Amino acid sequence: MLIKLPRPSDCKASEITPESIYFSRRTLLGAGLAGVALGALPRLGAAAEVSRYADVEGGAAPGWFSDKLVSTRWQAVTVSGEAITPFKDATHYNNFYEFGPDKGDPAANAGGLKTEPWSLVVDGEVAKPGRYALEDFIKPYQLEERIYRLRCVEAWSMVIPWLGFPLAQVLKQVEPTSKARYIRFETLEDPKSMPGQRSGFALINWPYVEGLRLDEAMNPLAILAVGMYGRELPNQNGAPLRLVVPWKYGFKSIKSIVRISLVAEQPQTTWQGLAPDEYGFYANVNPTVDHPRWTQARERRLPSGLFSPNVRDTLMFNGYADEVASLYTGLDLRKNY
Ligand SMILES: Nc1nc2c(c(=O)[nH]1)N[C@H]1C(S)=C(S)[C@@H](COP(=O)(O)O)O[C@H]1N2
Ligand SMILES: [Mo]
Repeated sequence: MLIKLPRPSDCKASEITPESIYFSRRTLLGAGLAGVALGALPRLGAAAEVSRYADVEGGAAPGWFSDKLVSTRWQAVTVSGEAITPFKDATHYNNFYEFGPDKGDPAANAGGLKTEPWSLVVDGEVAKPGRYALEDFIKPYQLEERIYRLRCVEAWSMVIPWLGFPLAQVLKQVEPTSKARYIRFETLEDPKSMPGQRSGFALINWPYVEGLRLDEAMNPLAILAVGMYGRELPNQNGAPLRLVVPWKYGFKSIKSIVRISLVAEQPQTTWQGLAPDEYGFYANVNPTVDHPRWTQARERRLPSGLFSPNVRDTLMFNGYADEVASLYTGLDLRKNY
């Protein structure tokens, strides 16, 4: 019998409130949202010779990106025995509230985001602040492939092959001062191309902000990604540059970054600011600390359907305890959720 019915205690999508409830007046009022489709569909173009993933659709990479890919020896870090999530699911079931509250909104609406040229500021407590064109910013780094689990706080998960470079290498380059204790990230603010930022339903204080403690940011698992599935990032996945911190709930992995600041104090982050009882600063994946309204002990691994919900146990630190548990020695993870 292949059909596995969920146990009552399993995570059911219907019982989980999406993170979007907190800012979507549409959800609150149950009213319809006017059409917000913007611009063209995500770039579909020439196949990149580098892709090893069968079902990948995606944009022709800009020159600087494909040059970098072909000249790079990929160092795969792999989740063993777990299938990579189909590209279609990874690119059509997204959270990116700048483009709307529903899972399909980012794929439908992010095509109008202009990711070239892109500039990025590094500032705050660093010896070498600067403003960079993206291609200059990534020039010093080798791209690595990292196949990581991604676990959303809403109790669904995927396995995604990212292309990126360790955040620690960037920190080394910009030289944090002795006052720097945290790193703060900011997403682009551009209501013209981001319908979620200009609609009246937003309770979010844009721009989206995330942060890490400096020692977390130095952990070798933390990367800045510029690609996935052998290609540049689709817009809905956070092009052209996003954070990936696989031992934390997905909302920490901030997309479409325009500013990286080294700071002395713990930054106020978007979800913590909206609902501090539900979303903490740490947001480490933890099956023993439930969300106030649902269990975090289990998760739906996408693709997931009614008859094959594909439910599995959630792993401590999303399965990366060996690499990161020592960061939290002596910290009460029940309080610092
Ligand atoms: N700027 C920004 N970054 C964001 C979000 C967002 O709404 N805005 N959503 C977060 C959440 S809740 C999750 S689960 C992941 C989803 O990443 P994916 O769509 O690439 O799977 O992105 C995170 N990064
Ligand atoms: Mo999420």
